[in-house]
Amino acid sequence: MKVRRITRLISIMIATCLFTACGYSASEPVESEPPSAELLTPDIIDDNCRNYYEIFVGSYCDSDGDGIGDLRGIESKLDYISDLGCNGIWLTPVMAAPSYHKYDTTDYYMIDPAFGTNEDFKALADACHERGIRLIIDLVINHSSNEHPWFKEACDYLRTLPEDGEPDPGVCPTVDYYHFSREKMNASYSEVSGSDWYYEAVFYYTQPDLNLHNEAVVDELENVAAYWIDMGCDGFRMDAAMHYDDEVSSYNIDFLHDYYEYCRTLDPDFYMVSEVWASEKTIADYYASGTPSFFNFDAADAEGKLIRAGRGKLTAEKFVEACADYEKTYGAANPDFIDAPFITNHDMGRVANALQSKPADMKMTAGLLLSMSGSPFIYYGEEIGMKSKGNADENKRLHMNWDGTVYTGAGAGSGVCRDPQGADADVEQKFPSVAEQEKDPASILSYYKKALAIRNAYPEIARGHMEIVNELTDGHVTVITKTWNDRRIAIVYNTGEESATVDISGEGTGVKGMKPVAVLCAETESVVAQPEILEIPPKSIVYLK
Ligand SMILES: [Ca+2]
Ligand SMILES: [Ca+2]
Repeated sequence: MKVRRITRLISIMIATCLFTACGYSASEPVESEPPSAELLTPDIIDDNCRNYYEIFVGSYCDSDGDGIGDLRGIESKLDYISDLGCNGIWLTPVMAAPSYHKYDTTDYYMIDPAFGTNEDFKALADACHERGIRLIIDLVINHSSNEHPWFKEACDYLRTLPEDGEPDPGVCPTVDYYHFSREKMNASYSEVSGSDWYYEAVFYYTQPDLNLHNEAVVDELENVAAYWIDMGCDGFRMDAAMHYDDEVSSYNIDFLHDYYEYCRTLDPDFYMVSEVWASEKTIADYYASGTPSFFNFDAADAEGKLIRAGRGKLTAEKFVEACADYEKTYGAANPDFIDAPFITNHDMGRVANALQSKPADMKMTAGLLLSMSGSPFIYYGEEIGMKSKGNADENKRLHMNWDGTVYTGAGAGSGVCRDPQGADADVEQKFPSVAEQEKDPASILSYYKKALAIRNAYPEIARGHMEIVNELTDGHVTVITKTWNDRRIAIVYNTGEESATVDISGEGTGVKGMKPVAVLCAETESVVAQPEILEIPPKSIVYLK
């Protein structure tokens, strides 16, 4: 234990530096301040390590005044997303579907009319590419809608069968596209109305599970991939991948492998990130598919490692040990893996709820996320500290708070969406709108921009091999390095409630001689370096080169 934590040490020095508000100041010898994050030079590597922004399409930005977010609305916000520092976008499902969330496809080749047209999608993809943004879309193939023509045709056919008659796929091929049975096999089976047949629907009766063992279905889904790749789509977010076959996970792993390889024959840079809502160990098994990314559910949600570390319930030391473990475990299954960490998504209560809207904890959590390896995913609104309410899914998907206005049916073109039907009407946001936060250098939004700017300036943060500097690591104060090609960066965390002193002068630390190049503080205090003893405020991250 060589970290010396000395609260209020050199307090005079800090006081003299307060005016820099989260900047970096040096004393003895006095050094010039490193550039602010906004002035850091981006060094963007054109690969699949990206900073992703998840958009729940219907709630993001409305271009035509009907209150429903749409593709043209998103296109109008690409400068905002780009300025934020993101260079990848994940759209929740955009294909035709009866529900507001669109996780129940009726046509795999058509943009839902509420969101626009296929031409709008093409235009959005082109506009993304002009800005160096890659566009990935949700692909929902564990199930379709019960209103999909395949399912309706199959059900109509089953209703024509005589009692004890067996279905003939030669007569009606789609009867093999789903899992039909005369017996209610388990609780996830629903009744085909007007018949004595049942079908598997693991999530909801409106979402019948597709039979992905059927080659005709797989052929259809390959055509779907080819269509969207041709439309400019750069990758898929594979919904519910662990439910493709609920019994045999190896089938799912093989399916992902084959589907990914097929997509890559059409686009060698094609990206895939899959939803396997499971433990680190299970996700490691899925990395054997050779597909690049799985969402990191171990780090996510109210009890995940990110939020726990952000609020001080988990030390920075334990947090980086978990990160090292991800690298080791996932890397063993797929050396080319790209971790996909996130704080929350559209299925989770928002981060503001878990952190009781404490700005410092929310910033610390974001800072931790944006220091992790791989492709972080930011759920729209997280960057302004939006909150949700209760457990109703609709409340996790409220309208993006652009300027504080609420959709009233008037004011077409304002961009503001109405909340999904079923959402509570009285969810008041604690933090200001985008428009307000853009003017405030101490806002959550400004913190996100700075953290992303640092990440974009130092590509080794996303890609580097991580090592923990044990000599300087103890509890909330933790030092790591990341090395990628000939680049190396050190990251010093203080997730504690007290300021800390880190002495990097020791030869054995491996970080001697490195200097602060960027600082992220959750509160307005400065880092003081004199020069090899760093005084780090609470809830701060310091990057050294
Ligand atoms: Ca609209
Ligand atoms: Ca299934």
